[in-house]
Parts: sequence; C-alpha cells; structure tokens
Amino acid sequence: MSNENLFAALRAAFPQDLDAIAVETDSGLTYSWRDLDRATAMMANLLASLKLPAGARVAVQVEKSVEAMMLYLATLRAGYVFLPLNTAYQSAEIEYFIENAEPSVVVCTSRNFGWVSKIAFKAGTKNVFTLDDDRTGSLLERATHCSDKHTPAVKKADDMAAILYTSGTTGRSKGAMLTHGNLLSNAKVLKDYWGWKKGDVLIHALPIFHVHGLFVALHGALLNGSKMIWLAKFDPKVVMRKLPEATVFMGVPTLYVRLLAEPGLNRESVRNMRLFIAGSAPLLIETFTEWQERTGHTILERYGMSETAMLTSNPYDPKQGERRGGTVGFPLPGVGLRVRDDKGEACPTGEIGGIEVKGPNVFKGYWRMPEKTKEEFTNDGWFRTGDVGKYDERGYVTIVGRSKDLIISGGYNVYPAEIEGYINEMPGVAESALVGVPHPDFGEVGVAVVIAKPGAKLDADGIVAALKQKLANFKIPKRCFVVDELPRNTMGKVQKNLLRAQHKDLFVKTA
Ligand code: MCA
Ligand code: AMP
Repeated sequence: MSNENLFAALRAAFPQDLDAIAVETDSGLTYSWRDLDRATAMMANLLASLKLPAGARVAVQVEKSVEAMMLYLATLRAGYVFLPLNTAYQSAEIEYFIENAEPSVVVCTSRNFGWVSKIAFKAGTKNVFTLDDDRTGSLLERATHCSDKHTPAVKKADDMAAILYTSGTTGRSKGAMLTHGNLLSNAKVLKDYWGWKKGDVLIHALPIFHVHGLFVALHGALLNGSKMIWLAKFDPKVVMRKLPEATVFMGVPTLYVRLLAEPGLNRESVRNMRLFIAGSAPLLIETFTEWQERTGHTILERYGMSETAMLTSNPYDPKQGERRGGTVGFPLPGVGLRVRDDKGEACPTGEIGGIEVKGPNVFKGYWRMPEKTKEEFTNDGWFRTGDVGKYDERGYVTIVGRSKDLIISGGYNVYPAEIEGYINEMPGVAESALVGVPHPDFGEVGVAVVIAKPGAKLDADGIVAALKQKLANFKIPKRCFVVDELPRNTMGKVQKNLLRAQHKDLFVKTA
C-alpha cells in the first residue's frame, strides 16, 4: 500500500545532496536537509514513544523558529494531527482551543508553561512540553535521546493532517480539518502553477500558525527542495538585505506596504527575484501599481481560505494571461469555483454573488461540528466560502466583499461577534458593534462603537484596556466610541454599513 503521508512526499523532494543548506536564519544559523531529516525523525520518535491514540492532536503555541517548523513536520511524519495556535492568543482563547480539540500533546514556550500547562492538564492532556526560539526546552531535551531514524507513519490521503481554527460569524471558533490529501494536492498544484524551479530561494517572513506561512510558503519551498531564508519576524530592513539572495517572496498586503516604505526598494534591490506573491487579504490596486513602478515586478495575487488552502491565482506564465491587479486570478487547476445568487442560481459573467468551491483541496469538515459542516456545504457538495465576488469576461475572479461579518487586519482575521461578545459582558454596556474601516498599514482595522445602559457611565479607553487583558493584541479595536445610540434598520438590526461609512476616514482619507 502506498503511503499518502504528506511528510513522505515532502521528504521525497529533498535534494540528493543532503548536506546542502535547507534553511538559513536571520541570526546566521544554517540547517542542512540532513538536519531537517534527522531532527524531524527524532521528534517523530519522541511523539511515537508517547503511545498516543490514533488521530491524536498536537497543539503548539510557540514563537517562530526552525525547530517549531520541524515539530510540524515531525507531527506529520509520526502520523498525528498538528494544531497551530497564534502566539498572540491569551488564556481564554487558548482554553477554548484546548478544551475543544482535546490535544494529547501541548507544546508552549517556557514563559507560558505555567498557565498553558494548567489549562492543558485540566483538559486531560497528559504531555506538555516547552519549546523556545533559542533551541531550548523540554521537547528538544527529550528528543535528543531518540533515534534519528524514522519511517513515516502510513497515512491515507483522507486522514487528517492538521486542524486550523477559524472563527465563526456567530458562536465559537471552528476547527477546519485538513487532510494529507488536501494539503499535498494543493502544494503540487502551486508548485507547477507558480513555476517553482531549481535554484529558487524563498524568503519566509510569515508566521507559521496559519495557512499562508505554514502551508503555502513552507510546502512550496520543501516540495521544490528549495532553500529558505527563515525570518523569525517580518522586518522590512532584514527582507531588504536578503532580497538579493532570494528569488521568491510571499506576504500579506501589509508586508508589501511596509516594504514600499523602504527607500532602497528599487529594481536593483530585486534583481534576482523571480516572483512576489500576495494574499490573505485584498491587495490594494495602489500597492500593486506602486510595486510595479518601483521594482518592475508585477505582484501575483492569489486567494484562499483556512478551509480550502489556495483556490485561485493570477497566472505566473504570461502565456496564460497577465496578472491583473484587483483580481485574484483564475481557479487553480482542479478547483471548481462558481458564483451563485441568493436563490442558488448561477450568476452570469460580471454579476456579483456568493463564491462556492469544490476540489481535492477542500477540507473534510469542522472538528466535531457535523451540523455546522452540513450548513456550509450546498446540497450538491460545494463549500460556501462566505466571500462575494464575480467572474469577468476573461475568467478572472474578483472578490468584492464578504457575506460573513469578518474584518481582515494585517492578514489576521477578526470576527466582530467575538469582540462584541466581550464588550457586551462588561459592566454598564448595553450593546456594541465592531466595524472594519480602512487603514494605511493593516488594510482594515476594527473600530468599536458602544452604547451604555441607562444611567451607566462608560469610558472608551477603559473598554479597550479591559479587552487587552483578554484578547490577542491584533483583535483589539484601534478606536472605541461611546455613543447614545446605534443606527438601526426597521427590523431593529444595527446598520454596520452606516457605522463603517461614518468612520471610514478615521485613519485614511478615502474618496
Ligand atoms: C500587529 N498589530 C496588529 C496586527 N499585527 N494590529 C492589527 N492587525 C494586525 N495584523 C498590532 C499589535 O496589536 C501591536 O499593537 C502592534 O501592532 C505591534 O505588534 P507586533 O506584533 O510587533 O506587530 P508586527 O510585528 O508589526 O506585525 C504586523 C504583521 C503581522 C507583520 C503585519 O500582523 C503579521 O505577520 N501578519 C501576517 C498574518 C498572516 O500570516 N496571515 C495569513 C493568514 P499594540 O502595541 O497596541 O499592542 S492565512 C489566510 O488568511 C488565508 C488562508 C490565506 O489566503 O493566506
Ligand atoms: P482565513 O479564515 O484566515 O482562512 O481567511 C480566509 C479569508 O481571507 C477568505 O475567505 C477571504 O475573505 C480572505 N482572503 C484571502 N485571500 C484574499 C485575497 N487575495 N483577496 C481578498 N480576500 C482574501
């Protein structure tokens, strides 16, 4: 029986010369392909020695490091399910994920060990390890004693490889279950579509707890046997310094905006680059055009989701068409994408409707939420993305908005319902609404509008300060207003579009 374990496919793509450099960090460390192979074997053997049940989840909230990336690969290799968690999440957020996913293993930083292990042990997790970004921690200490030989666990394409939590418009976060087959099929398609070739070097500057950094960037480089320049954190100055050594860069729009602020960004600085890719949030046409003017490169924009990995892409090969700013390109090979109106009828070219997708990349469902999963699929098996868009006459897809109430800030998702829930629980608050408004750096940021209960006095700064105690920093509204009333329609529903319009110029001057 053939092994459809994603790790096996990535391992098979390692170059023949295992002593070649696979990863180089911004602090000057280098790791060979042999290092990746041996260290992931040791970690996989450690996981195997724990005698975990089949399908066990390994939940990880650690700073970005090469060892953290190896832990992901080792989890695949050992046949378990990787559950990455944003380092910004605080205890209430982590508690939910751990209670919901019931991981058998939790890996956290030594700084957070106290509170994370408490949550984990309470939820029944038996194994809690630490891993720090300076190559220390109990995980590595234990793994050092394990063999550096390991045969990848046998997996079927339909077996779960990772769970990525993505918040719901209502209710709590849902865990999107992605399989080995979902991830490998998407990685293979992108390898061909983006023309990955021998000698490519990727600047990896994104966090590794979301699809963009963990799957799109990492799998791309590994499946091509390409070296990665591994940056622990995005720093435009470091990227500028590394650009001459690289050929491929991937980023959310904020990264491009920040790079454009570097005076040294010009044609010369990107002379060896082959491809700049953007996604996770809409790339403004101004950024697209300015990038073209400054560097001579046309950014390739693509579109995807946690539930589906990548769905569409502008073409790499000019024979297939130009890269059109403001669009997310064509459905990737093997991906079905249709646009439907409210009644479920196909929208003609140029007309706007809900985007539905199908393909080997589309996830298996939400973790322990069969009803929710059913709701998000049409009767004929298409996944409703919650994005609203259209096809143009040449087959390019444009995303024009979202039917889901979601703010994408600097590439991170902020679900208004979650923040409003926290605000509404505060003493003296009658109701609140969080809306997204344009922002020059993050693209979009949240602004909270709050009304007090009769007789109560509320302080906007106090509300923000209280939120900071509970929520990941990127979810904190950038401004908060206490007002007498919220605009409502005849049904009594808050008209968020009016609030958005009212506050649209808070951070930028819009037309
Ligand atoms: C940081 N801050 C933010 C954000 N990031 N505020 C709003 N939105 C953000 N994204 C705030 C912090 O709260 C803090 O505020 C201050 O900025 C400094 O924080 P720091 O962590 O130092 O910020 P940074 O290092 O400058 O981070 C900015 C960043 C980062 C590099 C743009 O947000 C980032 O790496 N974004 C990429 C996210 C990503 O990879 N998304 C892919 C999702 P204060 O000082 O007030 O506390 S995958 C996906 O969406 C799909 C599937 C796809 O298609 O790819
Ligand atoms: P996530 O839940 O983190 O997987 O975020 C997925 C969402 O990000 C999609 O449903 C889109 O709304 C948005 N998204 C991703 N890429 C793009 C893009 N290139 N343009 C516009 N929106 C995007």
